[in-house]
Amino acid sequence: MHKVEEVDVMENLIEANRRLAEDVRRLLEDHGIKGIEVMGSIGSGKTALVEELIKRNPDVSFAVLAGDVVSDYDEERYRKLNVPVVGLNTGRECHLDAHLVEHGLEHLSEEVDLNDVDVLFVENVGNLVCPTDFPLGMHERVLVVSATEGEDVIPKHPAIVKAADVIVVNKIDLAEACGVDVDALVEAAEEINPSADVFAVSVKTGEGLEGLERRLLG
Ligand SMILES: Nc1nc2c(ncn2[C@@H]2O[C@H](COP(=O)(O)OP(=O)(O)OP(=O)(O)O)[C@@H](O)[C@H]2O)c(=O)[nH]1
Ligand SMILES: [Mg+2]
Repeated sequence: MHKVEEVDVMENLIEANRRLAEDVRRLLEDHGIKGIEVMGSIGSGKTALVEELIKRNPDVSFAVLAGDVVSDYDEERYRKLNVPVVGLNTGRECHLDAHLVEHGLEHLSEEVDLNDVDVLFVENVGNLVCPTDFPLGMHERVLVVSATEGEDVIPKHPAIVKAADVIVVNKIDLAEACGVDVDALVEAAEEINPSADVFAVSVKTGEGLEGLERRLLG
């Protein structure tokens, strides 16, 4: 009985989030904004990737919602790029939800006219499990894993791999030092989610970024 109640609560939360995510999507579309969520484990290179995409595309008008548990380190990093940014702290929660994003957009609209924003990046909290069931209404869900996380990181987290539209295997410059076969990571991602587009990149060296950039911003 106890277990059934827990399941009901979880389903209600997921359903409530789904409806709010639809509202967020409508809001983005009303303002002509393309929304891109960036998920992935702690330190996989989510912020570094978004920073690099912003720097490489000075003609695109970006805005960022920077999710984090308690800190504002990432928010400050984005602010240095002179893009409108709002930090979203989840407290103890291991993922963002559409309700937080809705509030984030409200705050963002105090900093910038949303009609002037082309692309909104939402960096989720570093985690390979919790964000899966809580889509945020974005047009693309991008998963960033790094070669330093080991060759099993993709098969160990099939749910989030299946939830992604784009999968980025980052830090390929470090793969050899870690004894990790990048092709094996890419193949595992393609096998688990055949409809996703998979890119092997190094944000540090720039290798592979062109194709990813075309896919996301092209
Ligand atoms: N060698 C190498 N280092 C990288 C690469 N991409 C990111 N890094 C480094 O990895 C570290 C973590 O990068 P972040 O971008 O902060 O990672 P994150 O996923 O945003 O981390 P959280 O927000 O804490 O979850 C930083 O020291 C980056 O400089 C890469 O392609 N190669
Ligand atoms: Mg980050």
